[in-house]
Amino acid sequence: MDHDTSAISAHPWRLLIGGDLVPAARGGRYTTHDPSTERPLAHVPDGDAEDVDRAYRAAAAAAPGWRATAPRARARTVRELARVLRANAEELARLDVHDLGSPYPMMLLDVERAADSLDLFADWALQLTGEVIPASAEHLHYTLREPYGVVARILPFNHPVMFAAGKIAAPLMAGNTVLVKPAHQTPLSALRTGELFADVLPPGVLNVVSGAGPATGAAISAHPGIRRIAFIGSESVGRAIQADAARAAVKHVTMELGGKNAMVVFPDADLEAAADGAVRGMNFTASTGQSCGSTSRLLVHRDIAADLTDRLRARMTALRVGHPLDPDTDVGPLVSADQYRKVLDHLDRARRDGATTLCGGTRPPGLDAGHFIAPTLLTGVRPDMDAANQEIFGPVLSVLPFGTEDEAIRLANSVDYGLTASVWTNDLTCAHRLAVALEAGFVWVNGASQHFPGVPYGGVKASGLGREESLDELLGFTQTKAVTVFNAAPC
Ligand code: TXE
Repeated sequence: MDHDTSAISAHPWRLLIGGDLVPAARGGRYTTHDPSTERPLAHVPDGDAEDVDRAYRAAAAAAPGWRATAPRARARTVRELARVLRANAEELARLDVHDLGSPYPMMLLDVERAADSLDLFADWALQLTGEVIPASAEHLHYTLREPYGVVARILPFNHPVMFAAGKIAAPLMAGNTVLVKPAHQTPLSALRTGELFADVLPPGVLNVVSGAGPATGAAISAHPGIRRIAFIGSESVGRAIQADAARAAVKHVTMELGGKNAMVVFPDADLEAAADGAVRGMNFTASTGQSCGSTSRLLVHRDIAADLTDRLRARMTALRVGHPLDPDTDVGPLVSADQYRKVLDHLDRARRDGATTLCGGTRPPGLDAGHFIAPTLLTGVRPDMDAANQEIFGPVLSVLPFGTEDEAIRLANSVDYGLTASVWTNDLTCAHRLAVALEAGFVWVNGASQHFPGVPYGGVKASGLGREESLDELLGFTQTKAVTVFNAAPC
């Protein structure tokens, strides 16, 4: 596949505000880099608080008209967005390949997932129902689902188009207008999606503002008019958004944050399936391990620990690390120099703490440029080490042995996070006990890291607040209004 990025560099990247493609108000721009080559990729607008306010005003002006559009008419428009996305899948996937570094087939899949999300929420147009509540005999009590008005989506780098295009579905279907803020590392597919969707949506219904650093997102948190924010990213930024938002207004903030997700394997499990599941669950190929839901801790019963780690090592060393456009590549680079450094620092610390690198741990030979780290298996990890507790957000799997079911549960629940977990056993009762006992928003039994649109996704503890990918997400972008009519008894 052609690696030439000159067309991307030459493209006049613009913000989408009020239906117009515009530069940042103060003319600021910054440069993104291709993580496979470390070369400059594109010059994009560095939006600031003024741009956020312009986008807010455009979204607020469009809000009454969009809210007044019947849900089934909104659904027709949202389905058209899905069609446009699929029609431009190859271009969008290539943008993500160069911005993020994940292999091309994975990025194509992300476009399809975004289109699926648009279709799913469009299908739920008539699910925005209220209820009639028989709270008293002489009144009619009912509820309405109303939009917030302007909703902001602050997005991370790890699935650029999937989030930029897919995560507008629920707020739009709920009748809100939207401001999207892509991650500073990966703004291109969001900006391009904005261009494409501008031809479909009424002006101001969708606005896209990129920015070089925390200031753009912080301006959203601090904006008094934006009273609903949905954030995906790190725990520390999530907390900062909550604090900034609270200072500006009473806001509803939902957050999908980090994870240190446990995969618990019992001795009776199918070890071949578990080894495949660990590779899949760690998302080595989908995002070089840079996914919140990745199963980054392998808790394995002592009796099968050696057997399972042998099988895993064989699979992980067979993964081919390389340029994400090469058809042979399984694993691409990390997104940025910062992320690369951060993961290597974690690995150094793990070794100093006494962990053993069973495979990977360094840049693979032959790859001179690019933020590449080979899939890494750490053994000898103790529960008190950072490698057992902190989100590394790279291609690193930590192995921790356990002896009893109680110990497995204690270990799994011993971290601050609680996003996903998986249980591997053929004992049905054990699987259900664990599903209840594990502190996580999502538990897979004999599977890992697979999302099923319609099934709620989100975390407990430090992994966040709120549920996405489901009816919960749609309703989470509405507020309930109660109406009581006097002297109007329901029959
Ligand atoms: O995320 P950030 P980054 C974790 C992961 C990774 C680390 C840093 O451990 O190594 O976070 O990644 C915007 N107010 N995850 O830097 O900093 C920012 O511009 C408002 C886990 O990408 O959380 C971007 O759009 N917004 C996670 C978004 O927030 C602010 C996915 C996320 O940035 C802001 C991504 C501020 N003060 C990273 N500062 C997951 N678990 O899925 C930054 N932003």
